[in-house]
Amino acid sequence: MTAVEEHGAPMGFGPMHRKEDARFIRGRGTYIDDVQLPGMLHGAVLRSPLAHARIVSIDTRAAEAHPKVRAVITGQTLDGLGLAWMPTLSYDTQAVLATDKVRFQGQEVAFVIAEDRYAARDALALIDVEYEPLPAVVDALKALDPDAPVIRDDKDGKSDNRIFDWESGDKARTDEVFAQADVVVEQDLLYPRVHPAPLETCGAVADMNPATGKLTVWETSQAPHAHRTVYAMVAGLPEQKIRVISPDIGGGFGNKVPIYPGYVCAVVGSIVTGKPVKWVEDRAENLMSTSFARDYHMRGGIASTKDGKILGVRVEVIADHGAFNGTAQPTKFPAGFFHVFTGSYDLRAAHCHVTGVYTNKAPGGVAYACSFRVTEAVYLVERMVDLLARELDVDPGELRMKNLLRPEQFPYTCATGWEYDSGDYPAALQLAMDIAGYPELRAEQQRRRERGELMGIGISFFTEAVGAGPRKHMDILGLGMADGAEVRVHPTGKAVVRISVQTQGQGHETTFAQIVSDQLGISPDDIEVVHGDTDQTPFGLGTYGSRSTPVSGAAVAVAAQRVRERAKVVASAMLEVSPDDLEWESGRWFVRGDPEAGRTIGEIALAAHSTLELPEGVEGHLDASCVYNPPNLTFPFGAYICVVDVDGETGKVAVRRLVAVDDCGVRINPMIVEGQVHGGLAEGVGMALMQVMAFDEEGNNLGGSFMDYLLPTSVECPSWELGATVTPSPHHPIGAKGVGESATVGSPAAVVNAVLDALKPYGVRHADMPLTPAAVWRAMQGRPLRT
Ligand code: MCN
Ligand code: CUN
Repeated sequence: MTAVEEHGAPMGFGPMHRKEDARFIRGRGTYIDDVQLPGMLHGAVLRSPLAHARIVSIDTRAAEAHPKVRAVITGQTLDGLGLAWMPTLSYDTQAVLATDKVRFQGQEVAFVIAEDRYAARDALALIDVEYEPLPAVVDALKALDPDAPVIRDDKDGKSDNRIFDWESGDKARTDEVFAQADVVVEQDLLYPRVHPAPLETCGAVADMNPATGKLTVWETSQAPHAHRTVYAMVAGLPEQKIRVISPDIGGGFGNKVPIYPGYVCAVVGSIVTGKPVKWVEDRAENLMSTSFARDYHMRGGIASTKDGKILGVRVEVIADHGAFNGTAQPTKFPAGFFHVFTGSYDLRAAHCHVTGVYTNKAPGGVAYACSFRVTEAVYLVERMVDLLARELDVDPGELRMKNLLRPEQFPYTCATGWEYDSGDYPAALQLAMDIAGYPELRAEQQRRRERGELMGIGISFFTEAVGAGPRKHMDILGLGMADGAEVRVHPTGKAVVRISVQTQGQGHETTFAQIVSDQLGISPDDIEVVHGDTDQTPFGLGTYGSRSTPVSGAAVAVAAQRVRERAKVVASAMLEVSPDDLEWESGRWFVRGDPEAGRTIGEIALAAHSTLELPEGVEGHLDASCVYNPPNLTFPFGAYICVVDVDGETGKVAVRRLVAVDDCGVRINPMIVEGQVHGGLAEGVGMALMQVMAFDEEGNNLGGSFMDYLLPTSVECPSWELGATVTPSPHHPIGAKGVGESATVGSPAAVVNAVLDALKPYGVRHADMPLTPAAVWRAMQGRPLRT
């Protein structure tokens, strides 16, 4: 029997089945496509077949003549409204519908609104677009060649494909450390373009009420409040007349952070037709046009003493951002949080330089549980540490243990300026090694190698920076990254908590109720979590970068603490004692020294709404709110160990084991945390072994279906082996750190390190993801087996 079956819903923290699953497993969720409004019309997007071409003409007459078509919108229509271009979350502009050129295959060119979805799709074929093809920039490493075609000639004075140059760390000092080091290892590494591929694709239903002027938009959004503000700023609509509703979301993984042209077209379509308009993209559209992840071309370097003290890390990056810089990350960090690539080690110096470039591919870059590009950072440093171990001929576990930060070094300021809040890294690595049986695995590997079998063991140790973020350092489009929360206890002692963040499967309806439960002693079953509706929740920037627990979770904890303090004043009036004489135990204030004399939160709630006379200045009722501005990010960490077997004949990799020890501080719901880790490990196996969004030389997308872009299933995944350590965050009100992206961040390096460890007898130093059978087989060719 599990703890949950034994105890039911816990008070406060503990394993508890997700409250939202009651509707999900019965098929009673409400996703965008479930939203049906009277008189609703349906939209479909015409997309560019070419990666780069000038638009000569668009003829929509035949489509408009279709008996079921109500309107056809082109870039020209939008231009008249000043809406042909929209701002991205990174201060760039993105075409809503193309006017001058198309810049990636799948780009939005026209929008048809018809009486049903089928007619809208049929009418797309009736639109005649004449294109003048242009050469496409597909290889990011060639985007800055002097003869490369300029993709963004829409931008005044733009004469190349450079988006930004950004650096972090001390270059001079790093060069000095490298010059004096005994050992320097360098390696080119590609973190390929991948896609988050949520099961529910993106979509919107827009309803502009011509009578009230109120616009309601149901959309797949991880950040409803931020979207509403952007709509208000861009379209000039009054913000109080816009309501954004994110209903149930079938997976986000960062894919649902940006505002997509389809959403804007649905809004314009509703304004133009006076009817609600629904637009839901299909799988190919999702894979080809929405936010991708990674696409980082890195040249890494690591320096150490001859006995393996790591001194410095440096990296040069070409970052492929696609045709529009549509990444979403705090303004001051054009490369996201990539510069935590200093990892979990005590370095003397570190430096990175990132050049962002435009290419003729879909925009994006920050998605797929990326922790604002900590995924790329962890992959880089953990591959480099393994390459160093290979160079020094030492065990990669031993090398890490020797260089990990020690507990007494926290809070620790890393070489690029981050202040890590807390951690016990050696304990986490030791636990992972114990669970894996590390020495026995190495002995087994030795025996197998002697028999010519290819077994590999890979380690990865990661530190993440999550919970963006402190207002003084972080904003998106000028909006500070604080989050609001409101807790209200009803007269009968049941409660409602309103939050600004938006679950896409993470279980917020359960865990946020548990946070309130922990503070007030009300059962989580009696606490309703309201989210995903801008008319019903306080402002905040939404869910991504695993920020919900670190920021919004803290806001909820503080608001609930304020409710508890208010309850104390009410209890003191009820008991006719001074508040100073009261003590709290779960769910109850009582008189110190007289435990019998007390009032439960339920009794206090009723009294707070009654005619009870309250002290001067206390208004009655029982509620409180908080806007939480985090003092720092939280720094979860973990140690992962992967065991693989590689088939020497075919190159096929089988993941035999994956041990994951995560430390996300205090765990609100260990069962949900484990679920988050399970999902992330599967994603890591997917990226390491099978996923890539590939393009041919003309910029044709080769990953437009699940036949081409592969998702890992239980067949490719082992039974995960999890462990936990708990190092509370010292600055978070309940000591919690984020965890939603940890396993996706940490696991790819473990899998890749394991495969390359298996290929060691062939002398293979490195091979880029995805390590498909073909890639592994190619890496082994022409290399004699050395046992
Ligand atoms: N949690 C906990 N104890 C902690 C930390 C977290 O119990 N110490 C719980 C939280 O209360 C929450 C869940 O774990 O229910 C994840 O919390 P958190 O780490 O705060 O992450 P977010 O809720 O902000 O979720 C975002 C994160 C991101 S950025 C991606 S990408 C991702 C991920 O979550 N997308 C997901 N996990 C996902 N899981 C599902 N099912 N679907 C997605 O789209
Ligand atoms: Cu980077 S994917 Mo999550 O932050 O939504």
